[in-house]
Amino acid sequence: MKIAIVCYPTFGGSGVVATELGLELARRGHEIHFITYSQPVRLALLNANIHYHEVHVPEYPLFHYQPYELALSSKLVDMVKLHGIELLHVHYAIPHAYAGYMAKKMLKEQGIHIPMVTTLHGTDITLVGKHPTYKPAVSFSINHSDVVTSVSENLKEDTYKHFDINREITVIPNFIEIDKNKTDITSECHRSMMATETQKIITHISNFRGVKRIIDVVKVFYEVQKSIPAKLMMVGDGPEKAEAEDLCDKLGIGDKVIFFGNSHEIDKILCFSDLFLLPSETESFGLAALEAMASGVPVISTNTGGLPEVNRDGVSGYLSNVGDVQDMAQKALSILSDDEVLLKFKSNALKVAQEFNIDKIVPLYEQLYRKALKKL
Ligand code: GMT
Repeated sequence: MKIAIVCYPTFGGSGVVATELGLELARRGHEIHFITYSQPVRLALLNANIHYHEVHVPEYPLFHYQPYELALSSKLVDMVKLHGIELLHVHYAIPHAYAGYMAKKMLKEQGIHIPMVTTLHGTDITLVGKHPTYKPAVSFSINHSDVVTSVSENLKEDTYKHFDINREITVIPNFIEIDKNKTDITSECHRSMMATETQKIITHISNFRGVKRIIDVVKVFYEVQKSIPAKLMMVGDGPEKAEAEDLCDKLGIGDKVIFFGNSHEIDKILCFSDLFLLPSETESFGLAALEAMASGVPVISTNTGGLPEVNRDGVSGYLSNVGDVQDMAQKALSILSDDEVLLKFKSNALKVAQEFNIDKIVPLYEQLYRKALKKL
């Protein structure tokens, strides 16, 4: 199939999922066209089956806001015609499904019928999308998609709860490519560069937005390091970073915390990690948790949104209520204080992650694409 993928090309989870999906579909022989405003961060390798088309938005001083959706829908029309693209897969209702709908309409007028698959990732529903400013446009975009998917059962329920939806929503969870050789969860992974032999390594990766509650990460770590030698790896960048750095200084733990900024070496960092913290206010899925688990790193997360569908309480890690720093610290200690327990959780985390292996999930998208094409 010839498929256009529209996504946010940034470090965010939806962009990562869309990019990995496109790469895997290309490996399976499909022709993939990424249509975004910059090259997706994980799209390192262009090949015969992968094409990237940049959406340019010309700056014009008359416009207070430059009309990206217009530029995107025009680009979609042009690329569909030029490359004979058969299907649009847009990630995020706003603005991508909205722009995709306009492209579909324009193409229809020219006698070209093309289905649109929309994948909901969370922020477009639980955070930004349900704001009254966007709500009607989000409902409209979902209801006018040919196929709608969501990355968790919880996100599907939330979508039906908050919007007036007359479409079936199919849950296709996010996925991960697990290294086939990854059976050795005790490997050294150059951890000696980061910590002493006795120190346990705790990691957090996110875009440091308010919803990630990274202050709770610091507070949990503060409690843990009172009882056991430990280091904290903070990976990512975003609006809450400065406050977290200040708090580390105030608590006198600055020498035990490393702020990496955005990194392309997530695998290496996870390889030497013993525990992953994800205390988010909400997560439709929690791809970062799955990435950790796939590296054999147990997860302490909150019990909100789709997180319980990924992180299994008492198996791959533990779940706590949002903001319950003491509970998270206690659970972290229960895993980290005993090497045998830690090993058990590491191996469980990897096992649970295998349920989300790429070769189980991507065929579900292929089936839906075929269904969408048949519907035309
Ligand atoms: O919250 C983020 O880190 C970014 C955001 C995005 O839109 O890229 O992530 C959302 O989509 C991811 C991929 O499906 C999910 O794993 C995240 O849980 C979800 N974030 C939220 O729901 C807050």
